[in-house]
This record gives sequence, structure tokens and C-alpha cells, in this order.
Amino acid sequence: MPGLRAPSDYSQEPPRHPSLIVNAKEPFNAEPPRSALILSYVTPVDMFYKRNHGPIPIVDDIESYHVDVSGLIGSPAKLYMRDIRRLPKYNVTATLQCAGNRRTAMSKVRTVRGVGWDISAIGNAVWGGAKLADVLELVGVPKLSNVTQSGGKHVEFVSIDKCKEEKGGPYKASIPLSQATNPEADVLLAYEMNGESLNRDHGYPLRVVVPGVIGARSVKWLDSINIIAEPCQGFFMAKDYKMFPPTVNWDNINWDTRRPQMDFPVQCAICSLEDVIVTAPGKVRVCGYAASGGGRGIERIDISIDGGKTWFEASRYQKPEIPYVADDISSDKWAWVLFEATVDVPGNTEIVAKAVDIAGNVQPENVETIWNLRGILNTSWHRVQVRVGHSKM
Ligand SMILES: Nc1nc2c(c(=O)[nH]1)N[C@H]1C(S)=C(S)[C@@H](COP(=O)(O)O)O[C@H]1N2
Ligand SMILES: [Mo]
Repeated sequence: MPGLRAPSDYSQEPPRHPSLIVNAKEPFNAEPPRSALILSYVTPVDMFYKRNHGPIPIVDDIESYHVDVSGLIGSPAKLYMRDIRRLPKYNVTATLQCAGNRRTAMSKVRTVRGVGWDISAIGNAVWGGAKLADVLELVGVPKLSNVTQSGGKHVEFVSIDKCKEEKGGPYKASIPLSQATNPEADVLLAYEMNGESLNRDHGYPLRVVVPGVIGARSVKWLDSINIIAEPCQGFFMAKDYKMFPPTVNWDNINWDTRRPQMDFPVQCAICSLEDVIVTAPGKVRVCGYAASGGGRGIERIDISIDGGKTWFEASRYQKPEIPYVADDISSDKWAWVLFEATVDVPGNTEIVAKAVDIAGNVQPENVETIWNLRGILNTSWHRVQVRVGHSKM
């Protein structure tokens, strides 16, 4: 492909912030320290988790870079950056969360396969770019289409990176045409992150952002778009990122029995405290993030300081000084909500947080009940152990 190229080794990786916690070096997978996540509503680019399946692609010539659009549409098209920039630009604040977020905690129940992540494989950014609905309209697919004239029902995004799981082929994923052509779904072809040009780690020159859906569908380094009849059969759609019950193991797994995971479930985690803290008796600040999929807002965040016996509500906010109201037009529907509470810890205890979304969905109490062999979607109550030490002053 002219303009964009995929190296086959890791000798040309971009620079990264030294305080990221590296979970895998090659491919590069890293997350910020949890305390960094709650310093701002919008996550700085260098502190945003990086989740890759191969070496980072390189742009040689941005002028010749283009996206090929083909498949079940009237006529194939080539879209250059200037074509995409000419479309109306939208800034969408959306949280991206890897389905593997909190996998390390799940692996403590029983071994799971996959890169280990603490609680920071999530971030909130302002993505700038064209709406996919406008891009598809440009190539002849009307807004709010469920099917194209030639039977296309899904939109496949193909990258250029070389992934081991794809036997050296590119990362790919698809979403339904109805979502892709719905302007309100806010699916973007993004060229900016937090007001700057996308950087290489996050998909330069162009990536897909599918708000409210697990990060795996937001394909980076977009090379082509195919309109297809069935969901994409790539590895990451067909043989990964599916949710199985705890009874399924590597001997009895049948991937075809499950749909590719799309929306993420309601989630929250405490970022102001590590898994085990030692403190003097007195006040402790409990802060973190909560997010749900599908644009569902956060109705409540409950905090317990007695391991889940009794609860009280934390305060919620997105922007400073503005109380967050789920579903209000002043709220960012695709974005996380930060929460805060100050609690009194009299002695050794367990602090717990759980969120409720506007559909009334709640997080499961125990990780055991949602354990799955790939270690995805760990949304169990987030727990922190408190050890109270009496220091002599
Ligand atoms: N081309 C490509 N796109 C990709 C991936 C990838 O490895 N290659 N990883 C996916 C996964 S699993 C996640 S969680 C997000 C991570 O995006 P980020 O690195 O910008 O945080 O990108 C998705 N898009
Ligand atoms: Mo992911």
C-alpha cells in the first residue's frame, strides 16, 4: 500500500512515556499507573493505554496514503486524507476500554490466556475526525441503511499491521452497517486525539473509533473498508474477544457458539488506592472511574467500607464544577464518569466500589462467576484491602 507500511520487526517503534507499566514489550502493551488515570477527565495521549498486536506501522508519504472502500457497494472508491478532512469534523469524547482490562485479577482465580492488565487498560479521549456515516454516504451508502442494494450488512475495517494471530496478516474487525451509517452512533474515522494529530501508537494517520464498544473494534492504521454480507471472520472477531461461561475450557471450546463481543458492560474501579494499602486510622480518599457500553450513562456508584455489607453513594463528575447527570445533554454519553468519596477507616477492612448504569445493570459481586478462559470483561466489584497501622508521632 502506498504511503503506509508495516515493519516486520520492532526496530522502529515510537518513543513512549517512561512511567507506563509495560505488560508486554513486543508487541508493545502498556498501561499508566492507576493513580494517573484520575488526574484528568481527558486522558493525556502519553498516559493512554497502548494495546498492539504487532509492530507499529509507518507513514512514508501522507499524500499518497488512502483508504480503499470496496465490497458490496455500487462502485469502489479511494479516499485520501484530503477527502476525509473535507467532510464535517466532529469531536467526540469517548472512552476506549480493552476487553482485557482487569485480566490479571481474573487470572488469580484460574489461569487465563492473554496479556495481563491491571485496571488501567482504559482511557478517555477527545477523538476528532469524520463520521463514518458521512464517509459511507460519500461512497453511495445512504444514512441509516441496514443493507446495501447488493446485500452488504457489515462494515469491515482492515489495517496493515502484521499480527501473529493472523499469521502475519493485518488486524481487522467489523461492525453492523446499521451502526456504521447511523450518525447518532458517532462512529468516527479519527485523525486527531485530544486536539493533536493521532500519534503512531494510537493509529496514525487514521483509525476507527466505535464509541461504547470494546476497544478491539476500533481498528488503528486503517487501510481499507469492505462492505460485506456477514461479520468479518478475522481472528479477533471469530476466535478472540468472545465471552464464554466458566465451564468452557481449551478442550471443549467451540468459538462458533458465541457472538463477537461488541458493547462493553458496566464497569468501575478505584484508582486512588493500590490493591493493598497501609494507612493510619482516619480519612481515605476513594476516587476512580465508571463507564458503561452502548452510550448508557452511569446512574450511581456505590462505595462500601465493610467489604460490601453496607453502601453509600460516591459523587460523580465529568467536568469540574458541573455535577454529572446521566442522560443530560450536558453529559458526554460515550465517556466515563469519575467518582469521589472520602471515607473513614477505623480498622482493617475492605473498600469496595460498584457502579450501576442507567439501564439498572450492575457489576457482578465475584470474579469467579464471570471467569472465562480468555480473561475478558472482568467487571466484578473492585476491592481494595486496607491495613491500618498505628504510627507513633
Ligand atoms: N490495527 C490494529 N488495531 C487495533 C489493535 C491492533 O492491534 N491493531 N488493537 C485493538 C485493541 S484490542 C484495542 S483495546 C485498541 C487499543 O487502542 P489504543 O492502543 O489506541 O489504546 O485498539 C484496537 N485496534
Ligand atoms: Mo483490546
